[in-house]
Amino acid sequence: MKQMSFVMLKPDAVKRRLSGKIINRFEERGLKIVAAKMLIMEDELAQMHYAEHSEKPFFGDLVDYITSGPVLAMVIEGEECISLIRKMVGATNPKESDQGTIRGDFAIDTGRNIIHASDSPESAKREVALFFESSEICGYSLPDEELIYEEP
Ligand code: IDP
Ligand code: MG
Repeated sequence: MKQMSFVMLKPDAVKRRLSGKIINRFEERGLKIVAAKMLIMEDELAQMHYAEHSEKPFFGDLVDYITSGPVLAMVIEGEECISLIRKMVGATNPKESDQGTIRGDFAIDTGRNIIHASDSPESAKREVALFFESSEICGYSLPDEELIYEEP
């Protein structure tokens, strides 16, 4: 089933000039970027995005981290892509992320784990709507879709 996931390169990823490398992984996998924008998140947006963690002891540090510089927010489309992208991203604590995952290859600390990706269809829907108007999501087809999918 085709899905859309919300993926965000965090300020450390952008400032470490890793954006291209990370985007490349999604493109090489065969996924499709259907929306993208760079922004510096306001506190309010950060608190809404991470509302589920508002009672956690790390919440203040998390909001400071995510608002500390530009993020690259994206919507990525593909078959079953929500769980697929979570696998590509790796475990929340990069010390436990498998090698070959984005966090496992580029990060060390949980509080500097460089990327966010939606964890369920419900989160994806909420997060995409928080960052993008529906008019900002680009519907288009790619010429190689039959090479990526058995049934495009
Ligand atoms: P996820 O990003 O893998 O979905 P969540 O548990 O949803 O992980 O946590 C959201 C973000 O909060 C993490 O990506 C990380 O940046 C931060 N975070 C989670 N747990 C901790 C912690 O114990 N210390 C510091 N930051 C944390
Ligand atoms: Mg999460």
